[in-house]
This record gives sequence, structure tokens and C-alpha cells, in this order.
Amino acid sequence: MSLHRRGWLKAAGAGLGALWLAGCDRLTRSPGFTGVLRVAEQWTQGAHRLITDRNALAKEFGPEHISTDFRANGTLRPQDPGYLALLAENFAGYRLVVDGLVERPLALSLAEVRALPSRTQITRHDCVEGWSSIGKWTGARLSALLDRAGVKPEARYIVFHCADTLDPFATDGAGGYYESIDLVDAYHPQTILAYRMNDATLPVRHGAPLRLRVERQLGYKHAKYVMRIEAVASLDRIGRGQGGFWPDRGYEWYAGV
Ligand SMILES: Nc1nc2c(c(=O)[nH]1)N[C@H]1C(S)=C(S)[C@@H](COP(=O)(O)O)O[C@H]1N2
Ligand SMILES: [Mo]
Repeated sequence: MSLHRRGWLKAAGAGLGALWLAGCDRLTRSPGFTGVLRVAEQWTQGAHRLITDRNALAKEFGPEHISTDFRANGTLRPQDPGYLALLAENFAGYRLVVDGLVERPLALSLAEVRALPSRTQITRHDCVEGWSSIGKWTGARLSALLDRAGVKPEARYIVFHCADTLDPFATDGAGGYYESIDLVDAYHPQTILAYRMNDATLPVRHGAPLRLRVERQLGYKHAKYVMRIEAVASLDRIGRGQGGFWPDRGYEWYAGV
């Protein structure tokens, strides 16, 4: 399942390269072949670098670098009645739904989310609009949540459905914020569902009660106000089919930093 997939991804660069080289070993003495081999080697090294770089950690900072005024962007306070009702009772009735292509669909209270294995990290948030802020985040590891639900082998993406309608004028029902990531980012150690920011409860403007941190990508991938997490095989039938509110409006789906 997901673990196999991750193992495969890690092994892929080295494994494919090794197989290729072993199979071609006898040919290396034929003079005309070494050039071809060198090209192949460069290609597999390139592929290896691409794959392993996806697993590398984003830079982390010391506490002295935390921004005194972390900017907020996009929705700052959802006006959706369902969200306002949850907020009014301090999210006592909030349940994080995990469904789609999973063995065990979940509906977890915030206390249950906080009880999952967690991670704290000080990272820089880069918005596509040209500003950056450094903040300290604590949250549940998405990998732990997904392992609890049991991601089915046919799942390829994890979708985050948010509470806020960012475009109330969308007539096709695609005005709600959502985002999606692949399983490499979903299982990345710094990918967390944050419930604390700078050692305090996550404020509403930054996505209370839960917001995604996916540190290898730009700000718009970091879904705030996460209500539901869905494992899917294809993004085609979600929103307008491009994998996110902003990707549906022309932004890149993969926004590496
Ligand atoms: N639900 C939701 N998530 C969102 C947005 C939004 O409008 N709604 N804006 C995105 C953008 S463009 C950025 S830069 C970050 C901003 O996070 P911040 O408000 O904590 O700085 O949230 C992202 N996630
Ligand atoms: Mo952004």
C-alpha cells in the first residue's frame, strides 16, 4: 500500500539505475556503447535526484527568526454558516472527516487529532504574491492520520476540503477552497495538520481549527479551515478538475519552492 509506494519511490532512482547498469555491464567494453551508457547514467541520476529531492526537508529556522507579524492571506474569517456555528462553540462539535479511498473512514474530534503523533517546525511560508513569513507550527503528522485510515492502493492524491467559500459568485459550485497533494508530499515528514502556531492555539485568520502545512510548496497549497480529507485516484471530478481552488484558476498544481 502506501508504505510500498514510498519504498518504491525511494528505491526507484537507485534501483532502476542499478538494474540498467548491471544488465549492460558486458556491453561496457564495446567501444561505441560507452557514450550511450553515459547518457543513460546521467538520465537515471537525474531521475534519482528528482525523486529523492521530493523527500528532502524544507529549511527550518531558529526561534529568533519567527516573524513578529506573520501575514494572513485569502480567507481571514469564513462566513459560511456551518463554520460560524462550529466557531461559536469553540469547535467542540468539529469532526475531521477522512474518507474516499481508505479502508477505515474516520471522523475525529480535535482531541483525537491532537493525540496523533505530532511534529513542531519553524519554517518560512512563501506566498505567490511575493511575501514570506516565518512561523512555528505544531500539528498532527498527516502520515499518521493516513495510516490510521489505511490508504487504499489505488489512491494517488489526498484532497483537502475547506470550510470557506472564497468565490461566492462561482455558478458551477466550485467556489469553495480546496487543495490536493500527491502521496510523496502526503507522507513527507514535515507535512502536518497544524493546530498550533507560535506556541498558541491556531488563530481563525490562519486557518483554525486545522490547516495544512506542506512545506516544500507555495502558500496557496497550505489549505486552511480543513474539514474533510479525501483520498482519490483522480482529481478530474473535484472542483473544476485542476486539483485546487487556485489551480482551477490557472495556478500550477505543483508549486515547489
Ligand atoms: N481555506 C483556505 N486556505 C488557504 C487560503 C484561503 O483563502 N482559504 N489562502 C491560501 C494562500 S494564497 C496563502 S498565502 C495561505 C495564507 O496563510 P496565512 O493566512 O496563514 O498566512 O493560505 C492558503 N490557504
Ligand atoms: Mo498565497
